[in-house]
Amino acid sequence: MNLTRGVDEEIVDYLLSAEKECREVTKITDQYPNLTFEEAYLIQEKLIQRKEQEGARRIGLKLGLTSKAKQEMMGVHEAIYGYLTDDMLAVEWKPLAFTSFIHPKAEPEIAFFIGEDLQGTHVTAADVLSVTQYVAPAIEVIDSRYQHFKFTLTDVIADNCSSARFVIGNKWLSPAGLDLASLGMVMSKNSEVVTVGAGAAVLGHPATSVAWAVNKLGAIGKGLKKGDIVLSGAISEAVAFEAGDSISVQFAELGGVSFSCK
Ligand code: 0L1
Ligand code: MG
Repeated sequence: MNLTRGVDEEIVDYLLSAEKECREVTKITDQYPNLTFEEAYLIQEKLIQRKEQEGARRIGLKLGLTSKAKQEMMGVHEAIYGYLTDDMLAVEWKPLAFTSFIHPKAEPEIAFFIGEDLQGTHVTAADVLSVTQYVAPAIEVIDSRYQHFKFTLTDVIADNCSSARFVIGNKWLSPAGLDLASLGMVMSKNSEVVTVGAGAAVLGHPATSVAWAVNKLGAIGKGLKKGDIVLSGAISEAVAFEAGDSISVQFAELGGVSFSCK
């Protein structure tokens, strides 16, 4: 452990005030270069607990760095996870205020609605699919609290993996009979296609990514709960947006999801 008593709380204050005041801050590893992944996850947990004390409710999990391209970009070989809270849930019909962000980007994802508790350390994609009640099209809005969206892996884990908002489309389907790996996706900004992909971009299959997170949580005695929402991880690169922009994601079979920013 490199963290001395109280430093974790200081970092939580630092990151939460940056989020609330919508201002970017210097990454924490500039001051704490020896921070471990384990410590970064402890800080993330404290940050979420603080949000809960302030009235937010934990409603699920999100995966990050799930594509080979993004892992190579960061020089890592593993995905990361963070938590979703109810105040992150946005709706399609209410424009997001640009002033509530620092430098937001949108990512196309698949949302899993978990119908039964799931915990373990040898959980497979098939196990995940068997407890998934529905899958739905989703867009995650990420908004790193760090300057210029630049950080190390430990920085981003502590910052709850850049989580900010997410929007879920209104078509929810049972995963049975859907081939989520070959599911095609087209993402547009202001009606122009900006990126395309398929579910397989997420660790080969979006349910594999969810299983990875369940196994990571299992190793520390945690798991998914009935009613949780899990965001699979991005199917393509993230796309920056500003006030006046609209973003839409269309999946084959699964339908679409969109939002605008004012
Ligand atoms: O949801 C994500 O994939 C974000 C993970 C953290 C990396 C980033 O902010 O780009
Ligand atoms: Mg994401």
